[in-house]
Amino acid sequence: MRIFSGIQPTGRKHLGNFVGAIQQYVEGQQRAVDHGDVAIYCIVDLHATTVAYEPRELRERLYDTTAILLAAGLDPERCVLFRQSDVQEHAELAWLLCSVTSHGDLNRMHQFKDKSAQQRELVSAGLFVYPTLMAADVLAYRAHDVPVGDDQRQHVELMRDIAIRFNARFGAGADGEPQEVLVVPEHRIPAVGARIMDLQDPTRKMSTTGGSVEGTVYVLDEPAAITKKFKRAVTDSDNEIRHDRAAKPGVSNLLELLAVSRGTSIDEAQASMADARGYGDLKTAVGEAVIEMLAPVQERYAQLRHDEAALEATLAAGAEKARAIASDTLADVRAVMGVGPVAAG
Ligand code: AQP
Repeated sequence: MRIFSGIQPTGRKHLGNFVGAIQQYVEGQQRAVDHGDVAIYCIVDLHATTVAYEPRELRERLYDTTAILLAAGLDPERCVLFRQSDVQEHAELAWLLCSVTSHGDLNRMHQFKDKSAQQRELVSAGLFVYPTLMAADVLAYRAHDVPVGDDQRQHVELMRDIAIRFNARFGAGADGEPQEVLVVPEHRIPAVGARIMDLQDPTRKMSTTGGSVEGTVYVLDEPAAITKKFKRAVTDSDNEIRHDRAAKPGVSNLLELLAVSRGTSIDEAQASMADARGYGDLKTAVGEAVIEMLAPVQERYAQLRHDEAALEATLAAGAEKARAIASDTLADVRAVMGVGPVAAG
């Protein structure tokens, strides 16, 4: 049970990233060890170059993201944590996988449609082939399990298609039987919190690029800012605290956040609000639960963030372990694709 997931060093990490991805990463590192394998987490800086960005800011955000992941509970002794650009096999594999990636499939990706519409000066080719690089990230490690939020469902489907097509095209063994050169992975999307919504517009996902500052709770927000954002959260007018995503998106989002912050089910979160006097009580309860969940992360982040040399050392050690795995896969991929010299031995 090998786990792989990537997170971008863009923007400030928000509650959607925390619940949809980071909490799953922390849980996954022990699950992988229990299965005699490893969880591999990558800060995908190459992905961040596919839209307009500031080079100096990218490095700052990379350290921010590294420190948040460590503060949330990733333990480099138990998992592999590294920076994508430190392992060049990702870029090479992405190029090789382009040969089995359908242009039509890339054209159908929701994220490309959304993000290309946001670009003012240039829609880069990198943004278009982003899902192939993401496929390379996962397939390079022959990972089985990909923890992500619901917005990445389509990209994981595509990487499965790419792996299946690659094995069918290049995986015929000497006896003609198909070999699994690349592992076909599966997404792991959390049952609760897979799509945290913007507090100001609960029909849209909380997002780094597409949301509102008032509707986005950042992992590093001060408690007073968190309280204020929840107080102003958009709900509805019937004053009934009930989970129903279609009819009551704002209240349902708050109940989901209450559940994940307290580590309970949505039913339990709803039952705990049975005596509430109105939405004000729900908003106060969620704000308090989120502040409590984030407090230890913020405290630990403050201790870790300033020591960039230590963060670099952690990433470098992770990259060495990652490279050892990815280079093995690349050697197999090159061999079956007829790229480069015949391997010695
Ligand atoms: N609203 C969300 N609810 C649950 N999970 C979410 N994720 C993102 N938004 C939500 C999950 O977070 C992980 C990292 O995503 P990323 O690498 O794309 O980082 P990001 O740029 O910070 O994510 P955004 O906010 O989703 O970015 P934009 O605005 O650029 O689209 C992924 O597993 C993702 O599913």
